[in-house]
Amino acid sequence: MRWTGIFDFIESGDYRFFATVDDGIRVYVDGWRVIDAWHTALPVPYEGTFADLETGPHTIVVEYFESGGHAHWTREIINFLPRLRKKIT
Ligand SMILES: [Ca+2]
Repeated sequence: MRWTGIFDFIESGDYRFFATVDDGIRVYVDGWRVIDAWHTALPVPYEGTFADLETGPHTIVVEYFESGGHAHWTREIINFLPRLRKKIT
């Protein structure tokens, strides 16, 4: 499965992307891969960073696969310079 979204980032800075998934996930920001965990797994937290993200719209792509058993995922984006917390919905 693949989701694409354009998100308007109101503050520039370094962003950290979190995902806890069963099974596999990849996350891209403007075509740059920030999380690459394309394998089966129990729910495991992953994170990736994107430095110096500028304000304005950015394209975030999430690829996900489920290979059996439970399916699980949560995700979150945190800008760790200003305390901005933005959730993907
Ligand atoms: Ca599974």
